[in-house]
Amino acid sequence: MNNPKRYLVTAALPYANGPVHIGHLAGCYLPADIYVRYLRAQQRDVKFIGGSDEHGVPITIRAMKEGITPQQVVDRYHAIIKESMAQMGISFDIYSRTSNSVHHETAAAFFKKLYEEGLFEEKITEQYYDEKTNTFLADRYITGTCPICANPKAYGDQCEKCGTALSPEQLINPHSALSDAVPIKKSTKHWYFPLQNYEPWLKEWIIEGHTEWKNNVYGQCKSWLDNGLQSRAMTRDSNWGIKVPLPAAEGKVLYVWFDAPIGYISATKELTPQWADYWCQDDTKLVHFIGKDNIVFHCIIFPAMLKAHGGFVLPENVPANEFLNIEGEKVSTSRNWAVWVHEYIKDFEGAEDVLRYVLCANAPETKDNDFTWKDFQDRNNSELVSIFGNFVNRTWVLMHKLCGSKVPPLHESIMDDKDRALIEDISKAKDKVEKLLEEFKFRDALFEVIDLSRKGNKYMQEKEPWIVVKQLAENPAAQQSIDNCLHLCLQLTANLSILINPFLPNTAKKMLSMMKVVDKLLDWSNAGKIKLLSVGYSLRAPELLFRKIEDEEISKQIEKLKSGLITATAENNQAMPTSTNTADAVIPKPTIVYDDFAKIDLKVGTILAATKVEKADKLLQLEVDLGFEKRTIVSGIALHFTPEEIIGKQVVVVANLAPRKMKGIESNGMILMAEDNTGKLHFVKPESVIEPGAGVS
Ligand code: B3M
Ligand code: ZN
Repeated sequence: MNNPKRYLVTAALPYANGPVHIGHLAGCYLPADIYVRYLRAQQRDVKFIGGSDEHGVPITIRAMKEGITPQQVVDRYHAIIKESMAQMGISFDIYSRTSNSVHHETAAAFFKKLYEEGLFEEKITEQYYDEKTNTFLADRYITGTCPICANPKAYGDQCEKCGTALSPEQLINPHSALSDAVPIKKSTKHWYFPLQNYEPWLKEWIIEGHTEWKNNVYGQCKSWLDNGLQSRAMTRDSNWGIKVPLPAAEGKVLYVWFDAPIGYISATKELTPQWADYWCQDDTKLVHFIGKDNIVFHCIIFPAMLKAHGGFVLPENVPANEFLNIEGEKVSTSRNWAVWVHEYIKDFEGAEDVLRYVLCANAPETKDNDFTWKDFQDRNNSELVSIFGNFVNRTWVLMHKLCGSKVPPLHESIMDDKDRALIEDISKAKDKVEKLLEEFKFRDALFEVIDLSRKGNKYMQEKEPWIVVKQLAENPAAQQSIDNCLHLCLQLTANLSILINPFLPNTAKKMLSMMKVVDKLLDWSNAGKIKLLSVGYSLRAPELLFRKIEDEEISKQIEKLKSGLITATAENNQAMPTSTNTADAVIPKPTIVYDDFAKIDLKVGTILAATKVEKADKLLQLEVDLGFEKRTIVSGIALHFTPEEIIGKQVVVVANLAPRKMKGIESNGMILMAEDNTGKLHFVKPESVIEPGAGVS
């Protein structure tokens, strides 16, 4: 689309089931933010939409795992995610959430319109059902072996190992992710959206109409369309989500992938009364930033929904990124193999721009890429500090020393080829960066900006004003050469602040302050010019833009990553799959009052007997003497201790925990364990042996 009147930029709504890690940032939030900041600097009309995805199985599984309600899960993580995004400078115009009422109304109305126009198929089918927990097993409620790559932990909607989209029926050896039960089949009614009806239109729109989309995106769409589309259920049996707005739809909610993308529309409604200009006018350019696992939903399913509904614009582009691995391994939130954004912000205070830099310079734009702490350090020290920072710092120091702390004049009569070449480089850099940003090639664009500062360093090295100054006594006219050099280096610095601003906004701000100029300088239309700072204008002292990152800081991070690795053994994991985030390892629990603590009855006990539980690798059945009675307790410690070695040991027991059946055995209490950073478990117990039944408080 040439010259759109307005832009609507969205970034995938993260599930509010855990905090965000750097893979999320690199995947879509950072590129979206760079693009939006660039558009704003061009004074374009743009709205940047984001928010939390608060429905679906990822949320309910998390809630079960933590023993809290889905609402508590989303309230907790929505707040954490929103804060991390703001701290990283992701400049949403709105960061909303899908549990709010505007969204519920918008998504329900959308569904209702398609229903009333007869665009759904109503079907009763047999689906997997877990009799133990009375749950239909859709999506991530069911796991099994992937028919494509034989990964034994594939989900009912997708195999995370090979990326194939699956349906529960395709899984080999399916099991309930809730209870591990082998599911039965039970019939249930759902509303299906016949995607195949939109296939001819989608082919024309994407395969013929959007050949400019990134190869990874275009290729995935083509393969979906070549394989043929099928009807897809747009509702689920659940109590968490947006109720199906039809009579006789008790216990049915909208499928999370039906409601979540509509969240972009609801959030825009919430943001501005002019929302319809953005969503319904043909001269809007809609761009979805996402990760590669969301391509089919944004390029095929959501556009087909929009088309069916009518009246909405379609995405002009969907520049999806691939995945960012960490130190050579796939990010795994369940194993805690991730760099969490809120932790980075704590550990590297004030260095948000450094992370933005590294994630953009190494962005997985065309293929999966690897983040390593060593590369993080190298890029900071040898690119930001030694090239960009060094150029700006040298310019400032020399300007103060050799030009009386003011912008020196440019003496045109003595300009030479090097001066002219630098001026040309400045103007060319602007054109290159602009073109690359328009094409969503953010890493190349950033490279051009750094390269321009590299050219500045080279120019200064050749001009050697610190040597020229020594000739002044004999040849006062030499000052003119010094003036020209610093004049141009200062104009180059002003240009660098404009060009770096979309990528590193905090750095651009610091540069503005050193130049004593206002934000207006950062208008993109100023880039490429060399008359940005007026002659004679006095400038501030230099500020340190970047600091060197030391080896110790890096080894600490590597150590932290390795020691945080979770080996899936903790007691509270007994009955739950390790299918979602285990963020409790990194997020402190909310504060409680004393009364909350006082509800827990802790008692010292002595283990009298211990036996392995049949068909459960992790469980031991214990007989524990609590003084006033003997208890059976099932504990998930079998991978850590043999029955023999723990008989006679003292332990601390949560004595008033509601009974719970595990593998058919009723467990009456829980044993407290401490887990060290290698994942090894240790008993929590009195220092020396005391009477069983003693209270702990
Ligand atoms: N929450 C999936 C994800 O976080 C999903 C994106 C929704 S975008 C409308 O990967
Ligand atoms: Zn697979």
